[in-house]
Order: sequence, then structure tokens, then C-alpha cells
Amino acid sequence: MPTTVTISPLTRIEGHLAIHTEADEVKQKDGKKKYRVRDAQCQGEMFRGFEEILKGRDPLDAQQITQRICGVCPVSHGIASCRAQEAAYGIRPTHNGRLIQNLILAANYLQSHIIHFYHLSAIDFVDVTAILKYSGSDHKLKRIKTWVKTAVDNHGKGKQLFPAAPFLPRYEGDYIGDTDINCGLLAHYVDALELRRVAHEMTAVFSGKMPHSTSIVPGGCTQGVTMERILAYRSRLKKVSAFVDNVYGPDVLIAAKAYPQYWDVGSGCKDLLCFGVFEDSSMGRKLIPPGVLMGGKWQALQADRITEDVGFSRFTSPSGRHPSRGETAPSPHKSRAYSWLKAPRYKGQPVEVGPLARMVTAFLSPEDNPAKALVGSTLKALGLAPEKLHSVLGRHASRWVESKIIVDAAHRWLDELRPGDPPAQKFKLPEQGEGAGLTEAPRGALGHWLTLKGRKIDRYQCIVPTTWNCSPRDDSGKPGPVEQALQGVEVADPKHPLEVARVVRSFDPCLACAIH
Ligand code: NFE
Repeated sequence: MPTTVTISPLTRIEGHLAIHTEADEVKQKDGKKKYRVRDAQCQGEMFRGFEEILKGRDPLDAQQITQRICGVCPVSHGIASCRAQEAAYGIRPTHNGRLIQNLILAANYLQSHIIHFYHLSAIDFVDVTAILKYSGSDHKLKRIKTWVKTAVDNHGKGKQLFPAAPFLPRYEGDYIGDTDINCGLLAHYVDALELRRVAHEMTAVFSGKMPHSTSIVPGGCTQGVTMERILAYRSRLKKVSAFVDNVYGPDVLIAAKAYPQYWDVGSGCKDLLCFGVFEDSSMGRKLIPPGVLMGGKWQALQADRITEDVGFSRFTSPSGRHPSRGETAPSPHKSRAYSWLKAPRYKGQPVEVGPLARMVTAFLSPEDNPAKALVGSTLKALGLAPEKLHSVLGRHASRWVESKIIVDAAHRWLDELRPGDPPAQKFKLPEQGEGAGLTEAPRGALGHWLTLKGRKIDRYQCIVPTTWNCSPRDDSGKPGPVEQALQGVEVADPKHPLEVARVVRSFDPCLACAIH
């Protein structure tokens, strides 16, 4: 009989995700038991229905309403909606509008990647109780020590039970053993909170506020370009840039050095999809180009080959449709169904999306792009074959490499802004039309598909990064990318499935987005 290993809910992600696995006992030479995951299910546990909310509304509300899908990546939804509307209206953003959208999105990516590494994932590796041995004078570390000590002292005494969340309680397991390394990473955990604030301020320079930008519109942005705004953004970008170079990169290397086995854990389906992101010229060329990896080979993206299955999803909408014809008919009690996520497929196959997919497809793309040099030099420095990127550590390393590419590009986009030039394109709303907005959110490929009738939204469908990654089985029974990545993962203690959590969190799931 297999052992059931369940994490419900999985914390330190956005939204409501349950992971159910079945694992087989494996005997080891030393007589100790361990468990190997044979099968996994990702269960998205909530329905929201944004696509239904949008029906019949003014299309110009769409970039505002869809941003409410998520507080972490609202900018990406705003931009995907604008791209879909621009296609339907037959317009392109102005020179400044394109660059401002890039700068807003760049800041959102940077805060997202920093929060993911330090605040969501690193404490799967860092031993927070090591702080109890700290005897130095760093103010922030002393405060963390008091916090953790109170939790440890009070635990089980019927007092305030868990006052050190998100540090304690936790799954017990093979955390980093070196006290100095643990304390250093905890100090960076606090520094990263400050950097995240700085990145949010960068977003707000051109977007009015964060989350939920008020300024992104089809054709550009309502916020004009001034020297003051350029300086406000650049001064903060320099701080984030220094953190990415001097702290984030070295810390990813520390994790990689401490856990080299995670270059071989959590590989998943190895087929990858990227829509491309950051319009890098008025001709629609993207900084990170679109591309697909299937069966180990790079191929050009064919967006008409995307479908969504619902065989195991809580929907009665027709299965296997292209999203431009998709429907959202919730069915909470449907038999066999175990998730509120649909199962998007590319050419009928599950594909992984996200920073790993972007960096690998860009690295292999025939188009010149900055990932070629940086992915190549990073692999060389680490002495790794590209194949190793399909892993838990590959996802963390890809996020850092991408942060570096984005920081460099943002400096250039600031130089290219033209103060005083129009930030947005004028346009007239057509009676009817259709458009697809394909972009990339921090967590991966994001698509919005829009149909207009009588100047109102007739149909709106989103396929969101985590819907790709955490999808349930498709109609043919093929598991989704995270479900596949969990197959074969070894767990030391089924009551403390830290190894499972590490794999799932490496995808940076956002269930709020995925179920939308
Ligand atoms: Ni809610 Fe999002 C990103 C989008 S994820 S965070 O990044 O789109 O599935």
C-alpha cells in the first residue's frame, strides 16, 4: 500500500493549493525508511470567475478588472489585457508608452523574483532556529532572535502558540547546518523586504500605485515622461541592481552549493513554453523572445495550437477548445474532477512556463537576445550542462539570471524615453473585434483572449502561468507539469514532506491567478 503524503494548504505561495501524493516505501542500506513519490495531484481549491464578471462590460474596464486577479502580478494582467485590446482596436503603443509599460513591468518582475527567493522559498533551506545561537550586535538579527526564541519557549505551553509565523511552525528536515550562513541569509530576508518596497516605488513612479496600476491603458500609459520621473525610477533601480548583483546572485549560489542534489530533483515534463515579453522595439521585437522547447528541440511558437481541457477540472465547458473560443461554466460537484484549474495544453502536451522556460527557450532561440550570453556564462561558471536547468535549482537560478537581464534592460529603456512625447496612442473603440494579448508574467506565459460585440465584451478568456504549471490531468490522463515534477521525489518523513514543498515552491505558484 502506498503512503499518502498530503500538503493542504501549501503555504508560502499565493492562493489555495493542495498537493496530494502517493509514495512508495524505499528501503535504504542503513535500514532507515524513505519514500518515493509515485503519483501526485495538484488541486486548485477555489473558483473566482473573472471571465464571467467581464462579460457585457466596457472593454476599457478590462485592464483594471483583470488586474484584480492578483496583487502580485497585476501589471502583467493589465498589459496582457492592453495587448488584446490593441489587437482588437488595431493600434500599437507609442514609443514612450511601450517603454513605460516595460519599466512598470520590469519593477514588478524584480519585486516578484526577490520575494519568491527570500520570503517564499529560502526558508525551505535556511534553519531559522540557528538564530538562537546568534551572539552579534546586528539589530535586525537580534529582533529575529527574540521572535524565534519566544516561539520556541512558548511552544506546547498553551501560551500564544505560533507567534513566529512564517518561520515556525515548519516541516522538520535537512536545513542548512552552518550558523553563519543561516544568519547571513536571515539578514538578507529582512533586507529583501526593503528592496521589495523600493521595487514597488519604481512601479508607482509610472503606474500611480502598486498593486493595481491606474495608468496602464491600451496604447501606452496615462503617466507622461518627465526628467523627475526618470530620476526617481533610476535612483531606485540602482539600489535594486546592487542587491541583484551583490546579494541575490551570491545567495542563490549558497543554496546551490548547500543542496547540489536539487539540480537533479523536480525536472518535470521538460517541454517549455514562452510567449516572449518586454516589447523592445516599435516593431514588436521582444527582449525575451517567444519560443517553445518540445522533445529537447527549440521551435517557433504557434499560438493557435493552444487548447484547454476540462476532463478533470470542475467545469462543464466544452473541452479541448482554443481559448479564443473558450467558456467558463463552473461545476463544483463534477465527478472525477479534482481542481478548479483547467488543463492548458500546447499541441496536446503539458508544458512548463516561467523563468526557467523563458531562459532556456531564449538561450536556444535563433534570435539574438541577452539570455544567450548570461545563461551560457552562468552554466559555465557552475560547470553545469543546460539539461540541469530542468530542476528545483534551475528554476531559482533562472529567476536570478532573468533579474539581471531585466535590470540591465531597464537602464537602457530609461535612456530611450523622450520627455514630453505622448505616452499613449489615441484610438476609437470599434463596434466589434477580436484580439489576443500574449505576454509573460513573472511566473510565466500569460494570455488574454477578447471578443467585442456592440462595443462590449462578448467573451474574455485568460490562461495564466500557474494554470499551465499546476494544471490537473488533461482529458487523456496526462498529468500537469508540477504533478510530473513531483514523480520520483524522495521524502524522508511523510509527516514533514519538505522535499515536496521545495519542488512545488520552485515553480512559484499563484493559485489566485491560476483559478482566476
Ligand atoms: Ni498571481 Fe501571476 C504571475 C500571472 S501567476 S502571480 O507571475 O499571470 O500564475
